[in-house]
Amino acid sequence: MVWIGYNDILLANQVTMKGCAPIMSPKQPIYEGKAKKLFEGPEPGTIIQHFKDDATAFNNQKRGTISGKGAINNRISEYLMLRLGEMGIPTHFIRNINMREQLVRSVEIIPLEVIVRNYAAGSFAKRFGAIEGERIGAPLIEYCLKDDALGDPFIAEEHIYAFDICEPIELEEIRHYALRINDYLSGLFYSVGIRLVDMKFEFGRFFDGEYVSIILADEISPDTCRLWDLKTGEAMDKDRFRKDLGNVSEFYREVADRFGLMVGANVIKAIDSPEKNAAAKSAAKARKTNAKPPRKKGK
Ligand code: ADP
Ligand code: AIR
Ligand code: ASP
Repeated sequence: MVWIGYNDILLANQVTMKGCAPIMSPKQPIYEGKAKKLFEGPEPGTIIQHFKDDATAFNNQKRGTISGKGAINNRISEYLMLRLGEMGIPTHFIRNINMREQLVRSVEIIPLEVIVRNYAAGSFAKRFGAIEGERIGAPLIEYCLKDDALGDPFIAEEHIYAFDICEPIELEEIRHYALRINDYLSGLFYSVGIRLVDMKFEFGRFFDGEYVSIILADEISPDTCRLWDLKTGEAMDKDRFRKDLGNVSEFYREVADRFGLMVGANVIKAIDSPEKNAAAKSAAKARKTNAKPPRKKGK
């Protein structure tokens, strides 16, 4: 008998034959991106999203690893997608598989990064000379063409139709969902002491027999949102990596902790490899002596 790890059991597609023990077949890879891998799901029309610890910024020019990020983002995205589902927003999330993976509906991604901004920051502040943190009158939607080779350029509504990226009726639906999601998530983050500054969404076409609908896809996590601590104004998101602010995984973990998602250091250690554990231990030791931990709410 060949023993396979607990994780492998969860990751493998299970095939059950009459009278036999389940046979594990390796997952079929579909795609590897900058932050996630996609595998064929166990049922038609499903995909396994595997969240990696890899991080990139500035259109892949800066690369690194954020220890435990994959597990944290998997958990946060699951939590937020479930809450949004309860609010009547259709999402790709089906169910959790394991610490780093979730089963989602396979969609035809609409190649747009749909950005919603509540406060000036990042490329918006740079482009318009706005002061970081300045409130924007009403939530502002911007679109970028999802194209790494072109550096995800900003794109106007007219271009979207001219390039046949989607139909006006689809974009109307995307705008409607994006604003509702922003409204709901702003309140949800506020309730745990976090300001939702801006965020990026991806939507896709979900085909169900002869019906096609727009649903929220990809992920919602500190990789895809700007999240500032309400009390201290500290960034709790990928800007910590982009700007070398330090304590990146600690702040990601803090976001999960504020929602009570129990992504504690021990759980993450359990899924990491021994080599990673050793590296994480010495990094944690160094951090203990060199850096201040993220400030907790009310402290
Ligand atoms: P990137 O492709 O930009 O490097 P990731 O590393 O996050 O990004 O890879 C995830 C990929 O999966 C993205 O290209 C995203 O558009 C795609 N994707 C997300 N959700 C779904 C889904 N439900 N069905 C099909 N593709 C998806
Ligand atoms: N974003 C854009 N492309 C990838 C991501 N993750 C997100 C950023 C930020 C928002 O979109 O994380 O939350 C706006 O980014 P920017 O750089 O245009 O200011
Ligand atoms: N998602 C882009 C990248 O990974 C841009 C960013 O997040 O800064 O390079």
